[in-house]
Amino acid sequence: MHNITVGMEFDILKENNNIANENYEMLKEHDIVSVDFMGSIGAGKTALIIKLAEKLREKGLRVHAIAGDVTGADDMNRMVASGMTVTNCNTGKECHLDANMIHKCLHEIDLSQVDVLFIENVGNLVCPADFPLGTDVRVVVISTTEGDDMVRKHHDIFIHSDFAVLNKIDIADAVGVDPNVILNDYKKLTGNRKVMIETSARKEIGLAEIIEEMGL
Ligand SMILES: Nc1nc2c(ncn2[C@@H]2O[C@H](COP(=O)(O)OP(=O)(O)OP(=O)(O)O)[C@@H](O)[C@H]2O)c(=O)[nH]1
Ligand SMILES: [Mg+2]
Repeated sequence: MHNITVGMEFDILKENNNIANENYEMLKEHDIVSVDFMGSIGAGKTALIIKLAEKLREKGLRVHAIAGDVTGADDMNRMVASGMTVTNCNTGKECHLDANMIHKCLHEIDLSQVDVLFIENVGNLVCPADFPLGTDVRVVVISTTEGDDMVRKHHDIFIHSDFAVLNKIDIADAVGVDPNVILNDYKKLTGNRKVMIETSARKEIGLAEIIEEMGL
């Protein structure tokens, strides 16, 4: 029984990667810069995407988002209220987006009208790590309110992402968390080869650094 489970997992991941490659090619054909925002529940993914989209619109870029959630349209509605165009993607029971879900969404979007695509993954620090979606960049967002041990507890997602964001630095003191502990854990894990950007979506800190890291 155990062997069968491992085999199925391998096939699912392989198939996901094949479709992710197709997504990547589709996005490249349209010159779209794409970013997969992974991260913990409530870390501030939606808040950051909304602020980043505002900044990118000021640069004249056309931004579209895919809002991934298990159920509902709360994140999509917040993004739409901020002036973004958004495609909602409910996973049903799945704890992560996968490449096939994104493939279907890409067929619903007029890609000729998009310069930057933000994909907000389901809030989760485990499952999304194994499912690349075909984006240029994968970023993981955590926040000070989850405590100082997220990097130590969730190695995989930090290893599978290109850089990390530590959000809610504006309230680090209030929750008794020293951001340096998290930054040091990340340095140790990545051998100092990747950056963790300290941000506050609320106070608009660190947004320019994220945009630079996305190559925009
Ligand atoms: N103080 C502070 N609050 C923030 C910041 N960023 C987000 N928040 C708040 O944190 C809560 C969660 O933010 P969201 O943007 O919904 O977080 P999320 O990661 O998209 O959450 P899920 O989609 O549910 O996983 C909201 O009440 C935000 O207003 C920040 O930088 N500082
Ligand atoms: Mg959200």
